[in-house]
Amino acid sequence: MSQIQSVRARSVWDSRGCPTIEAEVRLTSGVTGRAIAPAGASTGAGEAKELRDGGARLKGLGVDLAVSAVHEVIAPALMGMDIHDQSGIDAAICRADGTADKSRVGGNSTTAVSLACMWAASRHAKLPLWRYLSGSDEVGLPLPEIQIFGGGAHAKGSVDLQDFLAIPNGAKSFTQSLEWVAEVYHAAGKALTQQGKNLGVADEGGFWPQFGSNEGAIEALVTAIESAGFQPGRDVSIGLDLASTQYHDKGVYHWRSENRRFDRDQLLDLYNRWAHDYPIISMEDGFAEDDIEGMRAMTQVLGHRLQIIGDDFFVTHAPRIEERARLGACNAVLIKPNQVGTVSETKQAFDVAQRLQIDSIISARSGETEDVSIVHMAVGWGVPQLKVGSFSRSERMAKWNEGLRIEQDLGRCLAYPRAHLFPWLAKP
Ligand code: 2PG
Ligand code: MG
Repeated sequence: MSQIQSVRARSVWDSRGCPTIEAEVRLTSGVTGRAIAPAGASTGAGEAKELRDGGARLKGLGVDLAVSAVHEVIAPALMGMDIHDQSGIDAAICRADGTADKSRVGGNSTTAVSLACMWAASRHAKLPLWRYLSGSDEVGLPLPEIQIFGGGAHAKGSVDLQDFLAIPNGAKSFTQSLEWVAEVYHAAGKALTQQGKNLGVADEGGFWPQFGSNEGAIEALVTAIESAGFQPGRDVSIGLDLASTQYHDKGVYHWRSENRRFDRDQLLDLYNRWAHDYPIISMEDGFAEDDIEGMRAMTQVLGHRLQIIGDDFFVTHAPRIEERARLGACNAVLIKPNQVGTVSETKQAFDVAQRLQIDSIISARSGETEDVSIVHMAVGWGVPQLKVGSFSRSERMAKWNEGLRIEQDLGRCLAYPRAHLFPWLAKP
């Protein structure tokens, strides 16, 4: 047993050049663990609340208050606790905060400290984090979902949909998945540059494109998959994060880039046509965070041939997943540790999804860092899919590369449990 001796926090910088909080936990054995909280841009209303300084400095995004909250509120509550008691530690963090949404000490503070404790525990056990989390269970690498074009809140002025993702569902290993998507990514970039449509890089490292329409971006992705030498649907398929809460107001979905408005039925008709016309296998947040009827209808109509993911819709909140999934809304859950604020609550969300036999995807945020915790959580817990943004910039590549290291340690062929995913696709 080793006990928590100190918890320090500091302000560091994320991939958008904004401050974020890092926590470092030291044990009586001298072992340390460290982690950094990420930050979203298209956030759900039900997420744990970040604590930011406000005011004019750094656009109000400073985290000095959050750092003080770690030192003055969280750290005293954790002193002397057994580092292997993650659920006890997380319960103590929640008690110290005392609010339903972590707004006193901030979900950014709780996330950084909780993750840092998990790292310290694995290091004290002298195990890689994924192995510490898995115990003796057999594990494998997750299937990646990789953004090629960014839009929405991550590329303002581009198209309305947020993520146009490549899913290498035909690849035989994590290594091969990344190699295939790299080919697609470069083919897409080359085509955009040739057409004069490449406006740079969006928040998650994907291309920031100038397309005439949202559907134009889907067509460009199909072309990129083909010109990279793959068969769309069989080798590499498409996932969309529609992030529709961002353009929903009182029952109307408004795509500003095309000046088109949809009601629920019209949007569902469009999704139905897209699922028929394009090799799309996954759609996230197709309806807004509170449009339960929309998500239920979408799941009923398309759930037999599409992965229908709730992100803002579930906000990694176990009771909300349980309640809404039981109503027939969505057949998959996006899992983001900082949406709920502790490792244990994140695990509860994943456990509920497993119990309800719906799929899970663990996900990074649009504001990220070199922190690779989620890769280890995916492998260690057996989360079958991983979404990290695009295939450029080191805050993204750090995570893909960490997956490669783990796959090599595991031995490639054993490490890819994707057989149960997308059952409607013919297996190669
Ligand atoms: C999402 C994430 C990542 P953000 O919506 O799934 O793409 O974005 O971190 O801005 O919420
Ligand atoms: Mg999302």
